[in-house]
Amino acid sequence: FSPDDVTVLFVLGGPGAGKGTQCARLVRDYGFTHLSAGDLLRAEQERPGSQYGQLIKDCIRNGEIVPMEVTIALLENAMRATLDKTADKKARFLIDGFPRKMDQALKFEEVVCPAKLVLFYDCPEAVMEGRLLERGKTSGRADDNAESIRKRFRTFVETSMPVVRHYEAEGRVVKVDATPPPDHVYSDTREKLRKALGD
Ligand code: UP5
Ligand code: MG
Repeated sequence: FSPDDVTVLFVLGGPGAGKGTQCARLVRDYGFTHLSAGDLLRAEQERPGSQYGQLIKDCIRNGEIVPMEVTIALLENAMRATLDKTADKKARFLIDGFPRKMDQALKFEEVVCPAKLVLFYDCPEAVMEGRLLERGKTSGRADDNAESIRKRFRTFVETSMPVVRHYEAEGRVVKVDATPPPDHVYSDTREKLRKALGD
């Protein structure tokens, strides 16, 4: 994809930081297309005939990262499908929960499209844990239980934070405190995005 046609923002943050919540608001107000890597993986896991179903299921329950070939192919297909539906073949994407490992970050930017910037939702673990345990009462997500949450946090600290630091060193990160209530986080997001994107 050419950066002339496609604008990509990566949306990162720990499990339960509120990436999906904020993306929904950004879609509403800015006309982004929201692609959650986790949602795409969960859909692929359910797809009859998928050769990756069991692999994805095991990775998600254990808070481990699915091999990048699978996730990048799903993202690329979803981007292509979106562009095919637009008249001018242009689109702006929020890629939520990806890249969460350095190899994914480098590969995606090399073969798919460079990201314009990275929106990073920063939140203390105790706050995220409380949100996920609460959501787990009704979400039906296989990874919203105490044991999986612990594993997700560990993967985030060990594997995904280096990605955030990589982009920080390049000056491409817009960091937002994700602790306050959603509306507060969102107004902070808008303010910072306006400065960073100039719109
Ligand atoms: N909530 C949200 N914001 C709040 C706020 N400001 N104040 C109070 N409450 C707030 O929110 C989580 C909960 O908190 C909700 O109940 C919400 O109402 C409340 P949400 O917006 O869903 O947070 P989000 O950051 O999106 O949390 P999520 O659980 O989706 O994050 P994860 O990063 O853990 O999940 P994801 O779906 O991205 O990935 C799941 C798994 O898929 C990974 O662990 C991994 O195994 C796999 N995966 C890959 O292998 N590769 C990938 O590239 C991506 C995923
Ligand atoms: Mg999410």
